[in-house]
Amino acid sequence: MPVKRLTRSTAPRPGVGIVHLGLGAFYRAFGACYVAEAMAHSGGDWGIIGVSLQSPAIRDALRPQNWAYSSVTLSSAGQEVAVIEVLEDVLVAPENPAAVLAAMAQPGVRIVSLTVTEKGYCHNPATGALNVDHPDIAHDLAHPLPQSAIGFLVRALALRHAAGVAPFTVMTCDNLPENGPLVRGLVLNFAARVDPALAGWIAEHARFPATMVDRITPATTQGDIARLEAVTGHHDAAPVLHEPFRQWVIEDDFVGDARPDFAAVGVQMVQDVTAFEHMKLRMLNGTHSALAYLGYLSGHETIADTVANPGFNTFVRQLWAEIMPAVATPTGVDLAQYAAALRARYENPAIRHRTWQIAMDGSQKLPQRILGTLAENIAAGRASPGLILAVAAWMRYVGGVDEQGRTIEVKDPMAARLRAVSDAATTPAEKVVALLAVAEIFPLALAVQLRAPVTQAAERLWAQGAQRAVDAEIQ
Ligand code: CS2
Repeated sequence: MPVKRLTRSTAPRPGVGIVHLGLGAFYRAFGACYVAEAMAHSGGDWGIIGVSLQSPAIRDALRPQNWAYSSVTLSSAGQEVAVIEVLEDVLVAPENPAAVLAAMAQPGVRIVSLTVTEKGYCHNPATGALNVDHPDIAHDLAHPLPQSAIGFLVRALALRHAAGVAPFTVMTCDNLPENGPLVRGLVLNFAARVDPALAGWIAEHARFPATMVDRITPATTQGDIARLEAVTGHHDAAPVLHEPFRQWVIEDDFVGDARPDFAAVGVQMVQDVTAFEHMKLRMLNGTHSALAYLGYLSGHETIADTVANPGFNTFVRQLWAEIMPAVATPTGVDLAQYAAALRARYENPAIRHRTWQIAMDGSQKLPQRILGTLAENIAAGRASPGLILAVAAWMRYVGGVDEQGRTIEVKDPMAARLRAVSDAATTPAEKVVALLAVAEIFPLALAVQLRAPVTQAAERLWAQGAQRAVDAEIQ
């Protein structure tokens, strides 16, 4: 008997209040769930129109399900499935950018949220400035129908400005430092180039709350889809699988205070997110990236596999000991407990989070995840041998050849350039110097300070391999 598709219930549907740019697994496993819960708790018209900025795959998978999908919580105790019915439509930006702008311009839409990944902001990762040479930004400055997230935000705000409609709140949910002020700066820079009056109106009336988002959500595989079907008896072409843990901290600053009742469903609404954001980016994402490069090079497929290795398990604890002095403790948090909880989350055997997936886009991730901590530790005279080894491992990784001589599929907007820089140098020491000179990633002063320690680490790493270099690092 053919398996039936997952279908949506006939529950009444709310009006649309949110357009979300970047409909990847993370947002569907996180923000969309909170919005659904907030409406179930307190009502409100906060239905979501999702926008894929690249491919039609998610739209095509979800349409036959009337935009419903399964959110699957995975732990060693088993799995729990919830059907999420909060999406009202999915648009594919490259197919019809005008439809996306029209959706964003509807007066009922009061929030435009984003998970477009670090590279989706088209900024310089080291400085946070808009990269006006980025092909998508150059295109969007010259054409009214955009391709980039920043282009969509500004062109949609322009439509609202022209129509006398209040701006929406721009709520970024990406793992960037001070993500609210960052996206505000990018939007205002772009807008000023289009129309200075528009930029002034946005600066005065729009809001850009900063957020800290956290839930480990690996990419869904065909195997996941088949396993879920066997358990539920329904075919869901686009489920999301994630850990039980979740944390959302939002700066409570919305246009007209209009937002779902997030506080009722466990979101922390605060005045200042910075300390939470730094803690999470440095302690979680920083160690994630370190484990991704060193784990991948050591032949470990997932984070759980990597920390199941006794050397790595000790190593990651040492990393937290290096990072914690560079983290301001947010109110109500115990950093040691936070680190212990992270370790338990990484060890969750049900979460198959590939080191290769986390290794992606390192050029956009390294600054806020690892380099900021390193700069502060150096300034304070604190050694960070584990983080230094992680930088060396990233350099080995972007060279594109693993320790067995096999090709690494390096996914990074700067992959070709990093590969060329690495290939033009011969020895590990020369590669370190050449890669530290990439100014979009390494600020000059830090590059000078990193040169000697990263060179030493790279020499050990190239000579011994990642697993032995990690084992040699632990005390
Ligand atoms: C990961 C994050 O892929 C990555 O780079 O570090 O997606 C991480 O899983 C999330 O930020 C957890 O909240």
